[in-house]
Amino acid sequence: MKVLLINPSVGYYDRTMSSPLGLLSIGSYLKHFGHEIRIYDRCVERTKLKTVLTQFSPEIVGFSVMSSRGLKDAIAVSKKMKSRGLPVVWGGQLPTMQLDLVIQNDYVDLVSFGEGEETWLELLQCFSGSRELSSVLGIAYKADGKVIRNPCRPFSDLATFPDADWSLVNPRKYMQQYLGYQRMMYLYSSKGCPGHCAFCPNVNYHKSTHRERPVEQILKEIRFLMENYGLDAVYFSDEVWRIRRSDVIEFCRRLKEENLGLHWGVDLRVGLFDEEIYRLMYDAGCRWIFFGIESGSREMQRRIHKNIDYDAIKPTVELLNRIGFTTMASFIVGFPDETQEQLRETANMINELPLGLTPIFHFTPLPGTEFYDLLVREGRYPLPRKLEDLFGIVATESLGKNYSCVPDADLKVIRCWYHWKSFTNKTAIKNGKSFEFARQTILSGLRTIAMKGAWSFVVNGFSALNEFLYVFYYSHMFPKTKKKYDLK
Ligand code: B12
Ligand code: SF4
Repeated sequence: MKVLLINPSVGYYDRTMSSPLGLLSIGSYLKHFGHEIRIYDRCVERTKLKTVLTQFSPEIVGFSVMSSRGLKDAIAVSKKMKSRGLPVVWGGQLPTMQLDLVIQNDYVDLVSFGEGEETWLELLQCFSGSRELSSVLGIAYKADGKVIRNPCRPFSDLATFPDADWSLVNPRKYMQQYLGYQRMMYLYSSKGCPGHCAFCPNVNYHKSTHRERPVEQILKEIRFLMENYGLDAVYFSDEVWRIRRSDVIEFCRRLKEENLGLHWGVDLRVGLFDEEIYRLMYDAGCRWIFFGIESGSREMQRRIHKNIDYDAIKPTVELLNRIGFTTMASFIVGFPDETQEQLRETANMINELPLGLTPIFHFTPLPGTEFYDLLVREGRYPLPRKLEDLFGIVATESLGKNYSCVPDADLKVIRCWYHWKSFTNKTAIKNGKSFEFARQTILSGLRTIAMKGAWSFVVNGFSALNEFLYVFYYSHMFPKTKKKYDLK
């Protein structure tokens, strides 16, 4: 069958351009089984929808909706597809977690929840008449005016998936400047995380499991992208990169053996590995490590079940710096009932840690998390009634509703202050020039604007200026708040 897979535009944030890894995996899988696939990534492609439809004539359309950022576009395009009589299927994080809100709309025929590869294959058998929808695990659909929700599909063995078929997208469009590299791409090497953090949808989405892709498959993919597209760095954008010591040793051994000269970076948990492993990783080309620390308060660490050794945080960051890594860590401000004292502890920790970059996020209650359930139970989070109610709730970067005990302005000041400090940090990036982070942020904005044409120049230029002024205002105009939290 002819399958059109759409990654909706996320507007101004299209500049974060990462390849749509989920759609690429589903597309490669279906192509492997003989289906015709077109991935239409509205974040990077300028081809008109009409042209795609005329040239490709799809028989079914799938949308990957990762967060509420892509919702507006996904809804608008789904409506257009329905008006042409095409079956519309939504999948990805958001529809999995907000299934009822999605399936109730006329412009969505089916929701595929959880992993999409095997589900899609069976779904296509249904559309070609050789199977019943009732036998497909991991879907919800409408029949006789009722919503039918089939049981979940067990997780797949990632080793059974075919190699990613990069001819389905243009890899060059996803190469970006990062930490001094010119053609960095996000790839994935594992799925899930064994953690149980109270704010993280992974607990529900991946049921706190962790699965790894085979090392050889990852190496093959990297070699292909280096030889054909000049890839010079990879960010493994997994929840947590690898967790087994023996597997990391093997991964690093094979990468070194290949002698690719690749630099790469990962997300890890503090305390997972020791100095020997970190040195091995550095030796195999790893140059940056990102930790989610989230809070400097021991009490808050306990409440969010971060489950990391608090006392190991500083020695670990110092050790990584000594080895030569760029070390980064993210923090969240505004957890439910968080106090000023707890936030001060977070600021103290950030001040003390020799971190390269320190992204700070606003707490957002995401469905499928312990904190979301708590806030709903306590009547503090009004349940959305329709999908459009989620438009304003964009996780992490803007302050929606404040559930903490501190004023809105304080949360904004703390976030913007450390944002500003990262932006103006002269030496945030080890192998880069002075102010490399600021330079790259500006260049990547300009690059997107150039790629998307004149109208985008006006819209994105305005949004970028707006964002800059917002960060500047909150980081400079509140000296008393800065003093209160000892922001340095
Ligand atoms: C890597 C990553 C990114 C990358 C993008 C990678 C990409 N383009 O795929 C970057 C850094 C750009 C990114 C950005 C953001 N992300 Co992000 N990201 C992730 C992460 C860690 C892994 C996703 C991934 O690539 N996995 C590997 C691929 C192979 O798997 P997959 O994406 O899950 O796809 C499978 C299934 O979802 C399903 N599927 C997916 N699409 C479809 C479509 C159909 C039709 C079907 C049937 C099935 C299906 O099948 C796929 C194959 O198995 C997830 C965590 C997670 N558990 O998913 C967070 C996550 C999805 N991101 C999140 C957030 C909040 C964001 C941002 C808003 C962050 C920000 N403030 O900027 C933006 C929003 C971007 C957007 N487009 O909306 C949240 C989403 C929460 C929510 N429900 O709103 C998550 C869950 C992280 C978290 N724990 O909070 N992200
Ligand atoms: S460690 Fe990270 S990915 Fe794992 S549950 Fe906690 S926040 Fe989620």
